[in-house]
Amino acid sequence: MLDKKVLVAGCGKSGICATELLINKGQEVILFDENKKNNLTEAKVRENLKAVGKSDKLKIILGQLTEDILEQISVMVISPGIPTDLPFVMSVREKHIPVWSEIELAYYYEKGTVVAITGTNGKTTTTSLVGEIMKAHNPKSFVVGNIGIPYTQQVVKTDEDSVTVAEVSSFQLETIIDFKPHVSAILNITPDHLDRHYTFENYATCKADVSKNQNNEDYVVVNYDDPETMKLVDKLPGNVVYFSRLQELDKGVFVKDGAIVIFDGNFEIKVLDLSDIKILGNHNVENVLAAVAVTYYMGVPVETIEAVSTSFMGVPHRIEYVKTVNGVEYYNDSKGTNPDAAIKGIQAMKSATYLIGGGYDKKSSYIEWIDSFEGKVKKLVLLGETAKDINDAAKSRGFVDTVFVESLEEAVKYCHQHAEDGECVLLSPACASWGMFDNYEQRGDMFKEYVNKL
Ligand code: UMA
Repeated sequence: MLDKKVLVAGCGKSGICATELLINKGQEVILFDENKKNNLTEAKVRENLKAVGKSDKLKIILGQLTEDILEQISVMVISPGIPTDLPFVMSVREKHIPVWSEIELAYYYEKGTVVAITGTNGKTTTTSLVGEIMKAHNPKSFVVGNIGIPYTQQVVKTDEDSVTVAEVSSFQLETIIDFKPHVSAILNITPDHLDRHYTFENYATCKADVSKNQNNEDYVVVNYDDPETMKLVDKLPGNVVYFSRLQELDKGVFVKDGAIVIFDGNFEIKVLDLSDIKILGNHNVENVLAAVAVTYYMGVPVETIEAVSTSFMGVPHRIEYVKTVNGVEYYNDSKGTNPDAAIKGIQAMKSATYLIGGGYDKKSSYIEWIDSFEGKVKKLVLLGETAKDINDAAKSRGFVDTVFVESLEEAVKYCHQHAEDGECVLLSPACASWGMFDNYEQRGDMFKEYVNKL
């Protein structure tokens, strides 16, 4: 398949790791980046590539791709952040050159078993928990993907006994070809990334594609309580395993008498008491249910699932407690990058809250987020590209306690000056960080830095 050169598009984490993998496999690579925002130089890219940066098998193109390149390549590996309808991607497709997701490239070299978790929200928490449970059962388990560790960086470590647990986004699933997890999960689907996928249907189809190469020996774990996910069930070729927080099922993983149980249609096994879960909120009960289902069908003993799930403390940037200053609790929910995730953030707060929101414009609707405030938000502190749109949405729902700030640092200072003993400050922006920050991790780290300086 890879008989000619491989064009790798994007010089972020994915493109760098894909290039390293390919060159280490003896492949010739053309690494390309439009370089519209990052001011990359060839020297900088070679430096990022460490050992393979000096390889004579590598050519780097920054700016524009020329037609002659297309004659030299067998495949283009695309980074998740690059929209698939850009002119250069279209011209590759017109030449009938396959376009592979970075996870497809990694899968080409995969030797073990794969678990893949997708959904609009809860992916990172569920993937982390599944990763912890799998590692307790099989030390040769790796956690990769959208969580921040490119799959191409880890795949060389796989063997026939290993398990790769991948968090996969719609951006990554859009260009898979053969990628086939043994167990997959679709946690929930609510509108997100509509600037990229244009319609909700396109976005949901990308999510459903996590199961498209599965067969009757594979499993796809699905949220019974989520109507949009349930609409996809008939299109999923894997064996569907349901989980539910709200209903006792004929078969599946669900909550019964305050505990998570697995029922296979004949026998019921109690896994753990809900009161033993350390991570806050109903959405986290759903994440644990999904993780129980995934790992049970991966053959992990229930005792291991219970022990790890009940000691799991969650992931950074997701409703993460930072510090109490003058009786005010500060929480970092920088991972609240869409309204639905941010609703979970505000729901988890226990007292009057100064909420910091706004950021990159993904063309989301903010109405449901505003409605979820339910009298709990004392002030909505707005920043970024979407500040005005959010303010308009708030006004339209009768919420007028808003204030505009220029930067995250100013937002933290404003909250520090105004929040009173017993109140909370929550960074949960309902928007991506791009434009002001490189990613949500950087935004969350900056928030924590400003809070820790107070
Ligand atoms: N680029 C172009 N043209 C474009 C867009 C980007 O040339 O039109 C170039 C940029 O100049 C840049 C490079 O592509 O040099 C960036 O590639 P990228 O955006 O794919 O970023 P990576 O660093 O490779 O990170 C990606 C994921 N980023 C996105 O999906 C936007 C990371 O997910 C992921 O952790 C990483 O791969 C490892 O797998 C982040 C994310 O925001 C966390 N994901 C979205 C989400 O969770 O909502 C889907």
